[in-house]
Amino acid sequence: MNTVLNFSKSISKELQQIKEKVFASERITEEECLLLFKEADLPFLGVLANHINEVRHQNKVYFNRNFHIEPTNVCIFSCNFCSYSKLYAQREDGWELSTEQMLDIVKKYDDQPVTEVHIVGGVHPKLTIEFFADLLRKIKKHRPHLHIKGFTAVELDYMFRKAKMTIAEGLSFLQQAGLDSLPGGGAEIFHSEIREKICDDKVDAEGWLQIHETAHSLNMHSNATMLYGHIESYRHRVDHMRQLRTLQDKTKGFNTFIPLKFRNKDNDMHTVDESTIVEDMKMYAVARIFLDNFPHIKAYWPMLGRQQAQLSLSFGVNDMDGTIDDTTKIYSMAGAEEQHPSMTTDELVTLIKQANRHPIERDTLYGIVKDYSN
Ligand code: V47
Ligand code: SF4
Repeated sequence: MNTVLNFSKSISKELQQIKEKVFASERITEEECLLLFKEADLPFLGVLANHINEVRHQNKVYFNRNFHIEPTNVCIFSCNFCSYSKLYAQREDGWELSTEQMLDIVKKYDDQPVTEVHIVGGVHPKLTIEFFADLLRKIKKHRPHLHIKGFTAVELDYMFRKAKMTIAEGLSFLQQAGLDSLPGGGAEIFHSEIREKICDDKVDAEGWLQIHETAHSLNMHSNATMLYGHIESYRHRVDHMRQLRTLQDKTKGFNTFIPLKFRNKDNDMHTVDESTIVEDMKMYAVARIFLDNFPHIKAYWPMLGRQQAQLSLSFGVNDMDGTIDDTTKIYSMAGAEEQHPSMTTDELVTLIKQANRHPIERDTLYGIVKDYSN
């Protein structure tokens, strides 16, 4: 059994009660979550988050072998935090990959044991659901067992509206073409007070949640993200996680929650300071404690940096995403330390072992591919 540090002399009665709830595997309330954000310090949060992870995952930390395809950075939307998209009218350094170019990316991995391709990009006004379904079919024909995790709810919402399909029709169509699961992007901050200021024109919270709920009803799993550390307050973060927790109670379809740290380079929010490392670790730990029905919490190392991702393993994180192989630009364009994000399996395993955890290579749905503990 875990050695429970006795905080009783140094912490308030309310925090003490939260600690007792966590050690009794009881759910904490929104008010308690807010209190953790406002009043708990890192050692306290670390002990609670670690306890939860030990009970659920023992010492295991997961990663996978994956790569990304980013079909285009042309986007009809204009999220203020985005350094990646280029408005259609000003496409000097925009890109649009053809189906053949994207298949060539897949073929590059023919002799490598990757298990997942993550497809995500801007919302191009001319790319249709048929274009993407054709891409999915061709990828599956070439490599039937490669798991395709593709398209944020923002991209899907636009595709379905353009095709005049309901969410269920659109998702079934893509699923039949080869789509296996949905990534967690596009969630940002659900609360309208913030959403209106940072990404006014794209799918709202209700639409995002409906797409994920429908995907779950079709037996497709998905992830959920939250873009934190900009103009939102703790109250907005709690509201965001509350909506995710409620949907997860209903569907159990989310695999992983991924807090995404806001990076401020070359975007319309460049005057907003980035969060500190203390704030980052607090975010991971509070998420682990509040989201008791989410199996996994992921640190997306290309955005956070590998050192901080390693530290997060002591604050509730049990998933490090994957090898990536320098196939994404979203974060390097927004100022992340990792300008060419790529880690070999050996590097990931070492990073996890240095944190005294057991590295486990997984597939997208957390089936074990290889145990590297020994
Ligand atoms: O929704 C864009 C974020 C997301 C910035 O499901 C930014 O496994 C920080 O969702 N600073 C897309 N973040 C990426 C995404 C994702 C990534 C890795 C794994 C998974 C998964 C999903 O990127 C967007 C937005 O929240 N983003 N710009 C920025 N300046
Ligand atoms: Fe477009 Fe996504 Fe960037 Fe928003 S975050 S502008 S939807 S690419």
